[in-house]
Amino acid sequence: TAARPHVLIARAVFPEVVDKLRQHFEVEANAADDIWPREELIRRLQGKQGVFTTGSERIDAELLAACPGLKICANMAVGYNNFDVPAMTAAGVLATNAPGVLTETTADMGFALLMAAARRVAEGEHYLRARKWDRWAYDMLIGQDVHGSTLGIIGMGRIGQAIARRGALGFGMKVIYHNRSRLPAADEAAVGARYVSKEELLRTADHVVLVVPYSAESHHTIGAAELALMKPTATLVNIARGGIVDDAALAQALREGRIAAAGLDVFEGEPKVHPDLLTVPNVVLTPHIGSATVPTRKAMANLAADNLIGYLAQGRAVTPLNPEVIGA
Ligand code: 8YV
Repeated sequence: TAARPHVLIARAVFPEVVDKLRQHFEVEANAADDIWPREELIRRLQGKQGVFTTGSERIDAELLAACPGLKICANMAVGYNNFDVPAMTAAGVLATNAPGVLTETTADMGFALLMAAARRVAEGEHYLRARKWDRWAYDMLIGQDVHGSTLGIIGMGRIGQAIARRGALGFGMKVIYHNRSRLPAADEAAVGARYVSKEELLRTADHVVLVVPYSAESHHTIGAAELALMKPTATLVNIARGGIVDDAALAQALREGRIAAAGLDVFEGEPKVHPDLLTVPNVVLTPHIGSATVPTRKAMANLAADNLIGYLAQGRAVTPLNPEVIGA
């Protein structure tokens, strides 16, 4: 029998998914939630043909040069800013991500943060737990409406479109969006969204949701200048990636009441969070749990595993990012 391929699992994942990979491969698995230091990752990748990554392991030309046997990196995440895809293509290494399976779950989280920010849910809970609630007041924790308002979506991929559908169909919102490219008219109609410039979106939206992939181009899509364009009653939600928002500028805008509230699931330099965000009251903070439901995380892990199995065992992947590598 042919030697079985060797695969590294870079961070702890569902035991059933480790078992599934063990049916096909010789597996070395990290049992910890911490990723290995880069030097250790490179050492452990020696003699491996595949690696199961979790969105945080930087795969670049230097690492690839040090791991000449590597054939595929399968990311358990839809975002793949941890991959230098051109360097992987140049090295003949297949890159795969995990799109589709987390779309609706992540869109739900976008709405959870939008509702919580606009309706001051987290502030209310802190107030109650601090035992400050002792009477009704006409202006106690009054926020902004979500239903019937204007929703601005920056980034109109799968998740952006899922958020647009929720806004248009469920909340009677007027939906505007900005994206690198405009959707075909039929797709715009299907999600009930109108294309506008980024500036018009920021000036007119009551709620702004960010769902763009992270890149040098999208770094600080929202900084002080953009925050200054937004309505003082507006909310901002980031479920995309840290670094798309200038967190220091956002904390200052929130503190000065230049926008009403924000909901953040991702942060610059996470799991560290900018200290100023921890002390402003009108921001809802969650620890990157947009895709964190049991069925969705299992589907993401299984999709990453199926990419490894498909490629190393059968020569074809399910969701390749650089399909030109296959058959090259
Ligand atoms: C992951 C994510 O939890 O898919 C993504 O891009 O940000 C999250 O769903 C995270 O990347 C770890 O895999």
